[in-house]
Amino acid sequence: MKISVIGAGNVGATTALMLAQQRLGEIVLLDIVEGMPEGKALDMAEAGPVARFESGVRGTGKYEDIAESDIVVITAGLPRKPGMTRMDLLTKNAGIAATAAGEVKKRAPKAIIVVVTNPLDVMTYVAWKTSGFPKHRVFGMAGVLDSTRFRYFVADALNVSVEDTQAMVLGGHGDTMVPLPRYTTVSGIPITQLLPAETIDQLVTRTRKGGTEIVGLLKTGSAYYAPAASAAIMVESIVFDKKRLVPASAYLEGEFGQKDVFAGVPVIIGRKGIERIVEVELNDEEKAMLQKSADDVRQGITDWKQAAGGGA
Ligand code: TXD
Repeated sequence: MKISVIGAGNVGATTALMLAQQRLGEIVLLDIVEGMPEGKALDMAEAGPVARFESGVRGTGKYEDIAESDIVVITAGLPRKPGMTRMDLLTKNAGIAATAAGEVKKRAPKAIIVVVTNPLDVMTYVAWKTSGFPKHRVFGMAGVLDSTRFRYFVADALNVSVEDTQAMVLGGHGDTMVPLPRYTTVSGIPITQLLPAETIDQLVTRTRKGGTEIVGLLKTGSAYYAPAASAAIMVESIVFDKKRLVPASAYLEGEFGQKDVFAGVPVIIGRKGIERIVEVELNDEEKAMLQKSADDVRQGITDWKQAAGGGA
């Protein structure tokens, strides 16, 4: 398997390291900053002898090195800087995501694309449109991260193992994401039976603001260990055809009552990419939250199309 990671910043480099440690394949790490991806790849290779892994990570600044990749993870993008509006960030990152997806189309036409760059669901749409790939081969990583955060908070509140907690978070990756306590369990027991409603509400709010909490602490960037681990899990499910059932940002054509939008829904990921979207029953309140979240993504897609001069 050849796996390329576009963007060798915090998330990209950490993802490459995790993929290498799990020996998932030949890895290419690409960035526009000269020498940086090569430097990080060399550093990882030098960790190999003591940490006991054959790195197999190649750093590069050239897109020709991603040729014939089986999987491409797109993490390239700009962080929001002071004075930059959300719209500035959207158009800048859309340009970067479109360039990356265009290169993938040209050089690795059979690849599966996993998008990580924010705003996630809109960037996944951009990558899907630009690549022209079928919908099962382009999806976004966010729900795995949002649900692993929820799992951690639940495990911490109950003082139980994180291994026994499972959680489901739907919707777009943002403040309007939809954590689903009814589908969140500890060894099969719904948390609604284990925690008071008030505590669950607090955990849901903390999950929604999970990214902001880390940014507030780090001050100079955003989270990357849990995001990288989440992206790596998705790659692993493709490589080993594991058919993991996880939330991912997928193109919807009527599922959950949503059309022509990317949003986080439960999917099964295997060697071919998204093998199936799993529709679960939602109550009226959950449906309304998902609608709101999908509408936010739709607005972002419209903004991108307008900024791209209707050519997108
Ligand atoms: O859940 C999720 N999907 C997310 C998303 C969780 C965490 C981070 N999330 C987003 O991923 C974040 O908002 C950013 O949009 C991306 C990457 O985050 P990261 O923390 O890795 O940002 P960095 O450290 O700034 O790295 C970005 C790299 C940096 O090295 C740039 O030089 C590079 O992207 N970059 C490019 N690489 C290739 N090609 C182009 N054009 C390019 N532009 C910038």
